[in-house]
Amino acid sequence: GLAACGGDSGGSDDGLVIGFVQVGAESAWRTANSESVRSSAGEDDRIAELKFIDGQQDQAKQLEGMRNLITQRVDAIVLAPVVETGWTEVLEEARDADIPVLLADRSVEQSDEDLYATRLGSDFVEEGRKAGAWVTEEFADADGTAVLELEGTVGSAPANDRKAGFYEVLDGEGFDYDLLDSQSGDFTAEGGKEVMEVFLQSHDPEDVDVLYAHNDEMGLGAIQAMEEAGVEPGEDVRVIIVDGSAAGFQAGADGKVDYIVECNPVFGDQLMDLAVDVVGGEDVDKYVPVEESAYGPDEFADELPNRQY
Ligand code: GYE
Repeated sequence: GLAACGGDSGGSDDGLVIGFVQVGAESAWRTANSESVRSSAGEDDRIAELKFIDGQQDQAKQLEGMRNLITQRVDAIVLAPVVETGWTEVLEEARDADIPVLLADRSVEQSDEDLYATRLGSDFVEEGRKAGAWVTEEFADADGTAVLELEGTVGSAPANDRKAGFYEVLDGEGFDYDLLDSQSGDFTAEGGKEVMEVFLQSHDPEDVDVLYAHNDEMGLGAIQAMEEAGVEPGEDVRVIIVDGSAAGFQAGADGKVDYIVECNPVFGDQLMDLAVDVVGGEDVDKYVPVEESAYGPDEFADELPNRQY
């Protein structure tokens, strides 16, 4: 251990105690992410314990969990913030207690940047751009393209950014489109299905060209709603999803999904390395990206067996 500076200088010989405040269990992505972090921590000799807190998609629960971890004087806190705003106070409390905070997956608002050590996660704006680029290419010759959008959790980084990146491309290219409707399905299958049912009541499916769903679950829920309404997903309405779970790729292989923008949840090992570095006082980048790709129909079947969740 580090005996030098006295006091609590970052862990003991027995390894670090890390608190992980997770978003919830809203999607296959999330479950795979929790599993990745848990197993990486479990296999890592440098980590003594991972205290896992399930935020249940509720900021109040996440704040309470943060404060419990601060009281317990853990060595570091990993926070996956459900929404971007409302963290300043608790991040200041962690700083005042000398407990470094790392963000995993989602981000917080820009003005809180000095209050956390680093963020490990995906570039959600880039994911939105990939979805937008597919639309502008696929519908390049169309005479106006009608879009429906299923947004993620209101106020969350991936919902805000996947939206921003998508319209950045469409508007930037002067693409001729009509956004018919855009509503949140809270990143869940039930939410996606419910919202799609409402969409189908207010819009004639024949007038809809493409559905952009901010994650697999909402897209899969919407596909169910379409099928129940006699609409053929992937045929009558083209479908884009983000994440790339096995279920998403299966829907792609079945011809119900047209484009998958990958978002990779399996970053537990990378996160443990970062946490150890941060607690050890090493310089780390403020943002560490997770590698990911995007897939079209030719790749769905081949890629399916490679999916880890
Ligand atoms: O895309 C979605 C999950 O924050 C990147 O959260 C994550 C998103 C992911 O509910 O499925």
